[in-house]
Amino acid sequence: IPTRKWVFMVTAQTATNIAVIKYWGKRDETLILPINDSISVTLDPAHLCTTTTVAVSPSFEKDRMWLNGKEISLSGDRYQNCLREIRSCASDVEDEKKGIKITKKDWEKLYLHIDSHNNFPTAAGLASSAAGFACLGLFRQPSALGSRSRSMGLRRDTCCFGFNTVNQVFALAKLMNVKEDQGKLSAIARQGSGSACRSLYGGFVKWNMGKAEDGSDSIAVQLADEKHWDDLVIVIAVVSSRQKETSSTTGMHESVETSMLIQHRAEEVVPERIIQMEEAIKNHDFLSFARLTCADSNQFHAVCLDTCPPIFYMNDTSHRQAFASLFFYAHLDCGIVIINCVEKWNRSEGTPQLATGSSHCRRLLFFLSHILHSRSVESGAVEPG
Ligand code: 2P0
Repeated sequence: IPTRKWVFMVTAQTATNIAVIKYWGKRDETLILPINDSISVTLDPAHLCTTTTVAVSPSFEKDRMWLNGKEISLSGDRYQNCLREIRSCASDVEDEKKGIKITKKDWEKLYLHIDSHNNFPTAAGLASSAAGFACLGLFRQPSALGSRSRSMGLRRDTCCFGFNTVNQVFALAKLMNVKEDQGKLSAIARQGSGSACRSLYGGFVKWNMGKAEDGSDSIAVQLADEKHWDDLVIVIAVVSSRQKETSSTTGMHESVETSMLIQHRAEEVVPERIIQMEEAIKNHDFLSFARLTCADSNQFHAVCLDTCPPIFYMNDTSHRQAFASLFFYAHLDCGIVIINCVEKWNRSEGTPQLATGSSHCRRLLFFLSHILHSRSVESGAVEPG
């Protein structure tokens, strides 16, 4: 390493994902190995993403990280595991113009600075850790991300890791010239936050729970890219941007410890649903896709209620809006809708504007508060239109 001072940096962007068959419960909390497979849709990074810049320099005196501008501790096991694994995969990096050469051995001695920003509320149920951890290490193919999404009124003033893992893994892998395949990188991102491993791919992604004790086969695979079903539109309305009161990590730990329903779900329900969901995605079968998504979300919340003490990720607003969604869904064949304005649409004469108003929006899928599992009520936060 040349003695003069230099900083070498890389910026990467990763989109969040929304699960349609949900991950809830770990069989190994250190390696983050789930008790069931899950499937998600990766969103368009233009709307919901984490951007991470990672930098290395001989002048840095320790590893440091900032999230949304605020410095956070890197002492946790999850970060340490991710950093150790990424460092072990590092290769030589050379920039002839700047006269910088970093060898594989140098990476063990050099410190990193990591700066992550989310463009959406963190820890409010939008898988904020997933995008972040993915970005620690990968090259993103710009074309490989995202069903179209429309985000409304998002804020980025709260803080958590989850989604950020994938983004940080992605960026670090690029910085360190990591040559491992996407599967290995998804396994590294998984150790930052489980759902993060699904954000390494665009489109529809399955996280195989795997069987190996060391977690080597617990990786994400792409089922279909974002072009496969490009008239699927996901609308996310944030009814509250407050941080949820029970983190996913704590919540799923308590569910595994106390819920009797969770085991039935993992062993008897999800395996069949995964097969059906893969079929629905393959065949563009929206009705099956929506029915399975709704059923799985409801069962996830049932497991939360079956946990002791119970976890309430839904609130009165969610329930009221969920009723509206069923009405809307049953009568208009238009998706899963829980949003105040739906009640207005349902009451209005004729067909809701969004259902038919735009030919490229044949299918509308609304993932709202019950999927965001946000706990506080801020009714009216999202206006119709
Ligand atoms: C999912 N969730 O499949 C489910 C649905 C929340 C409900 O994955 O402990 O932040 O870091 O592995 O990944 C949120 O859990 O939890 C999550 P950890 P993570 O998207």
